[in-house]
Amino acid sequence: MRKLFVLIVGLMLIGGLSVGVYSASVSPATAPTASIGVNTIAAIYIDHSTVNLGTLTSADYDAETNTWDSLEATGFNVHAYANATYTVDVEVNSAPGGLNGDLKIDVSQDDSWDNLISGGSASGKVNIFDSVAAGYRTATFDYKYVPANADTPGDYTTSLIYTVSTN
Ligand SMILES: [Ca+2]
Repeated sequence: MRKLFVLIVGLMLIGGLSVGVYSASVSPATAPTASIGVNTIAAIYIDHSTVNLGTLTSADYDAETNTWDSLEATGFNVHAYANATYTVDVEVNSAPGGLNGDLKIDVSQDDSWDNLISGGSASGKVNIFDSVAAGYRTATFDYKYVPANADTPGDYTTSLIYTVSTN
């Protein structure tokens, strides 16, 4: 009789444990949360630190028509990324005194040019592109300087400021 009694108690314990595990798995009292933050991220890389447009010489001037050849440099890149739609612009920091021509950029290499400097004065921002979506994008473009008769002999530099801004 004693052995039988012990066996019955053991069966009851196993049954109790089984019910406890089942009820813990189907009714969670608290759902854990995983927290991840993502800042707005925008980055830009310009593949050229210097654009050498060259030097004007008498060979660039045509006295018969009073016209100039342009100084041109082609095939420069900007790489940009943002995790929102974004815009890339460029402008000159300031126009150097002594130049009276036009510094131009062809942002799509289609021979349509936008002025960075016009008549010797800074022209403001030129749009490189507006992204239609978040992501990585590269633009390739050309620069040229269209001389003016009033250009003063000398060496000139100007800084180009590229900006990436999320919309
Ligand atoms: Ca163009």
